[in-house]
Amino acid sequence: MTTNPKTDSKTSLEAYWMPFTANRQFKQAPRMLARAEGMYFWTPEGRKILDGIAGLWCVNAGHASPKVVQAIQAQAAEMDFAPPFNMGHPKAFELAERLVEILPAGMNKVFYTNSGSESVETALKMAIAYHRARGEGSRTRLIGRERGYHGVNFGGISVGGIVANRKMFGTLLAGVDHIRHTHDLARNAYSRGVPEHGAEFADDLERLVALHDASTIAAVIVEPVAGSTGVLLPPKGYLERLRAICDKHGILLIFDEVITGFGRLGSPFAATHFGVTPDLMTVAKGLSNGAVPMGAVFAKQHIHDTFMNGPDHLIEFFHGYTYSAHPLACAAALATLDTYAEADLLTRGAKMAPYFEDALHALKGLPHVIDIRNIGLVGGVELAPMQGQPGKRAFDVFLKCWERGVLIRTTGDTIALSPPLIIEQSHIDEIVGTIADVLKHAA
Ligand code: PXG
Repeated sequence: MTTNPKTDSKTSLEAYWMPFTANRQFKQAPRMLARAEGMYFWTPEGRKILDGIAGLWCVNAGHASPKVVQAIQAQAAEMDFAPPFNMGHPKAFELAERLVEILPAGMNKVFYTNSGSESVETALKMAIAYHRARGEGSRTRLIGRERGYHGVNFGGISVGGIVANRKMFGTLLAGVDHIRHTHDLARNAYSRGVPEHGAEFADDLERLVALHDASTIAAVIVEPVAGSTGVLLPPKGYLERLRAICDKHGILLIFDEVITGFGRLGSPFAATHFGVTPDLMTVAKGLSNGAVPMGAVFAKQHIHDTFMNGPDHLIEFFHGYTYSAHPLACAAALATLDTYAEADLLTRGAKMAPYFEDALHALKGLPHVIDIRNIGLVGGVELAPMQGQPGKRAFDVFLKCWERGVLIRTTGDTIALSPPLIIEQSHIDEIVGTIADVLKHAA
């Protein structure tokens, strides 16, 4: 039971089956959020919680960003919904144009979805259909990477590489294979920024080409910086090498930028940060500052144009969602882009990164810490697992930080930080200081 502060009535917690949550544990000791503004959440009791993870890697401009709030309110009153099939509305086109302005050169087509998971399914389907449209229908195989996270739909968990997300769900999509992950603690522990060693892990793609033949492979999908699996950075030169191997074999390269998009690394996208341009890019989260669900796939011109060769009156790509280009999402995203531009938020991460890096790396030497990783405003602190209880050590740290008023995220035994890009040095001190305090007293 919990008390609704507005009505003072008791609400049972039983009916809601919560996503990616230990339901029984949560319902014994619920952690409720009631209000959010800027860098903070407040609980229903009025306790203030510093948000170290931008909600869930999404509220890049901070909570209740005024222009975004105003845009959503105005749009809801003006036009709540417009059908996206056979009809358009001006903000959908305006937003696409605005997005193209900040995308890497050559990426200039925008397909809207409502989440990262849907963006991934869309990009995978686009890749396979693209090859078929250009007369190479044998290219149907999709390649992901071990430890990859690409959302929770069937395509995404098939190319994904997180065992717990896959093992319960049968045979998944056929014709999928994986290159190896890039995590190499032995050689790269405590790297600041991208690790020195491991560009050669990209050559694992050559192994799969030798096994399956390039003529069967449609695309490779990777997160430029893997978030959910525990903040894994690409080794120096790795993404360039992956790009070169894809080019050599006519394989499309998909960057899943659901986390890295919109300033997280200190540049608008990971593609702009690393100077490596994929053929397709998936985004969500920061696109609309998390305020209204929205995702998108960005495509290079020639991929789009390949679809445009049948009779004019026929649909070219049999795909889309009722809520693609939802007016509220478009309004929120336009206001989000305005806000990012006004406060230089898409590059602010680069300015704050050195301070964030120093603060994080000061945790070295504290109990159980075995690695610290960082880039832009993403941080990972890996802890040694408790014997026989993987994940518990980090989750206990999460609970203790919550008690002390700081929201962090854990995945396995890695603490992941991805604060709103409006963060100030004092917030960094509070987040990292709280983690340090908790670790010092950890069992
Ligand atoms: N791709 C990537 C790279 C993601 O990080 C998705 C796709 C799926 O997005 P949607 O909007 O369908 O959830 C994600 C989502 C975490 C965490 O704690 C990260 C995500 C989702 C839930 C938890 O790391 N990222």
